[in-house]
Amino acid sequence: MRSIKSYNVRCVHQTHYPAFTAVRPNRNFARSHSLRNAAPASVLESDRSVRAPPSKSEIITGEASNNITDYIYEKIGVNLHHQPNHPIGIIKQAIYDYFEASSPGTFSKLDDLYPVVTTTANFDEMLVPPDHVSRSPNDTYYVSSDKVLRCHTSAHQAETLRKGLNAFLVTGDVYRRDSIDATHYPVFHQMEGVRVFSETEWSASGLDATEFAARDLKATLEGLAKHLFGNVECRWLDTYFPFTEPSYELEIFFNGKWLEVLGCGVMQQTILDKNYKPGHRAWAFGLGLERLAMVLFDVPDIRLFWSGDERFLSQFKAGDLKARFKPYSKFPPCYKDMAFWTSPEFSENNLCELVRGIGGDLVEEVVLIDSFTSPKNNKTSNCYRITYRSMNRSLTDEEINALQDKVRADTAEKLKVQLR
Ligand code: FA5
Ligand code: MG
Repeated sequence: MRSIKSYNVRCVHQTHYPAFTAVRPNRNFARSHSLRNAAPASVLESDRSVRAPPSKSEIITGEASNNITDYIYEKIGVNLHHQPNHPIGIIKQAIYDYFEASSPGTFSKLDDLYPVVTTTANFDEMLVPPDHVSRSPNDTYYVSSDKVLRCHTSAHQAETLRKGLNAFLVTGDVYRRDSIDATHYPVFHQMEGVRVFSETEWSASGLDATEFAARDLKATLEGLAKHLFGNVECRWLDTYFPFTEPSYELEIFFNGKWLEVLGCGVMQQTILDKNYKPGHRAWAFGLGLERLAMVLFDVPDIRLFWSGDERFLSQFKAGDLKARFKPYSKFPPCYKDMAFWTSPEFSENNLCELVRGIGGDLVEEVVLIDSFTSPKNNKTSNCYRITYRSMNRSLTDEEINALQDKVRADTAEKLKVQLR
């Protein structure tokens, strides 16, 4: 496979597991409505959709398919990417600046599209197969059977192409039931980028259309990595998305591990033909703003972005890409293990959702530490370790024990497992 190296971003190329095939779950505690932005403003005039956050009854509908918790509802409308001095707002602006400098006036910017979208936009128009795991209510938040909280900004690709835009950046909050750890959160922010090329562009290069688009894509994203991070160690992995071919992921070496920061590829031609016009080729990417901000600002835990703590927020300022987060405190973690025989109702995402609903952002990590299946009755026993830790205070034993007791009771009752 091709390996494109440019600037001083060091990239190796290797094959990897599929992405967007196994979307991972997530969750945490409730957030005050005071954090919400009253009137989001779009950058693109025609898309100015100044719209108040949805009311609770629009989101928690009581329909059978609805699986949205209060905790998630409270996050809608917070829009961290609209806050210019917040790391998520700063990184968004830094990416805008890069695209403006490298292709002046080319990319339209949309950042206030409504997060409730149809399953058609979120899945069908992106060619996500009917049986794809990301459609499962285990992975996606359903408002009703045909509406979801978007699980990626790709939900806006087709409609934006239909508006006739040939180069755009769409930023927004996205929602996923996912696992719980320092780099996964049930609500996060993505930026989608799309660029459409016409035949004159690739024929002048002497490359075929796909090769031309793939090279331009990788050069563009490597340039972005260099703009944001300077000399950072990164690598390209081949992967799979239903909506691109070929497809890649970019990982950056951060805190001793490879961290996936974006997915991208050459747009499936059907999407372009149906929603734009024939005779073109395009690339697309979707990047995780929290992940990039973690690397750039040295933020060790994704929960910090939501903390609202002045000791966190005061360390960042619009336009300052040099800030490095200085931890203001380190409080001890508290570990609680819970073992049980699983049930049909059990899934890791369901467990994480339940734990997040009870412990909120005090939950740092939920990890499977032991699993075995008894040869006698074919039953599976799992042991999960839950790490509790506050970002801003010490926790008492009583407090943690009370949370853990509730977690145990609810896990037994709602997920119908047998505690051991
Ligand atoms: C997607 O969401 C694709 N829509 C991206 C894409 C767009 C590919 C256009 C091709 C063309 P994926 O599920 O891998 O892909 O998520 C993209 C990025 O979102 C990840 O690389 C990561 O940076 C971020 N991300 C995913 N899950 C979480 C999470 N739970 N918390 C924080 N960031 C996350
Ligand atoms: Mg991925």
